[in-house]
Order: sequence, then C-alpha cells, then structure tokens
Amino acid sequence: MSTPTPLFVALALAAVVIPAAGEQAGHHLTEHARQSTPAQAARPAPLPLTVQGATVVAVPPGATETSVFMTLRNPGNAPVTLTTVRSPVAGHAMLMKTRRDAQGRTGMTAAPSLTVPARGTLTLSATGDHLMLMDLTRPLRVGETIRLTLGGGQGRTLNVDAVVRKP
Ligand SMILES: [Cu+2]
Repeated sequence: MSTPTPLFVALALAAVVIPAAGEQAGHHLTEHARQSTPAQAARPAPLPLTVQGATVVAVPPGATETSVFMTLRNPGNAPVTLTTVRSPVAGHAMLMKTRRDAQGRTGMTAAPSLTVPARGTLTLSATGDHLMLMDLTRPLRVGETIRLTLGGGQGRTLNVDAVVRKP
C-alpha cells in the first residue's frame, strides 16, 4: 500500500467540498426566489385600514366638485397616514381639513396628509376632515358606486367603493 501524496489528499477534499458548497448556494437561491415573487415585489401591501359608510355627496348636474365622507378604522399599532386620493370620475382629488377661524367661521383648506391614529378611527365628514373630488368628468347618479383609491406611505394604496348619496 502506498501513502497518498499531500496533493492527492487536497484534490480529494476539494472534490467533496466544492459540490456541497454548490448545493447549498443553489438551495439558498431557490428559497430566495420563493420568498420574493415578482408579483409581491411590484405590489406593496394595501393600507391596513377598514372603511365604513363611504359616501360621495350627490350634487346637481353641472356641479364640478363634491365631498367624500367615510369612517376609516386602523386596527394596527402604528398610525396610518394618507397622502393622496384619486378617482376615475375626478380630474383631481384632495385631502381637506376643516378649520374654525378666530371669528368662529369654518373654512376648509387642502391638507398634505390625514392620519388615522393607531387603534383608532378617522371620521371624514361635512364638519371635519374630508376628501374632495374636483373637476368631475361626468354627472354622478344617486345610488351608483364610485371607485376611490387612497394612497399612503411605502406606496401602499386602498381601493374604496363609495356610494353616491343625497346629503
Ligand atoms: Cu371640502
């Protein structure tokens, strides 16, 4: 029996070690591919809110803008901030805050964001914060459903179906 040369031992070890390392790398790549599919990467999770009573206020024919009311509930432990709203029936749409001035008159101003507190609600109403649909593209019929898309942080969105109702 001859003793293996050091070179032979090194090659034998390499032959064992290299395929094992390759298998591990391949396994890791497979796991990674499974965890981040293209669909998940392209579509962030929706805004974690639930919606009740979503209403678009009915307006007379020819009116170019209207208000949107709803109650947004945030079941999570972090505040959720809304920064955009859009709708196919509106040229543009805005987040609004109602404020009372020094003389006690109320007026509304566009707001860059509205926040739904953690484990709380934000009520959008005629007397408080609300949404406005501007430059309506067509008359809205009482009873019809209007699609709204709310947008917030991390590119998250939430589709809301609001019903046109008389105030
Ligand atoms: Cu308004």
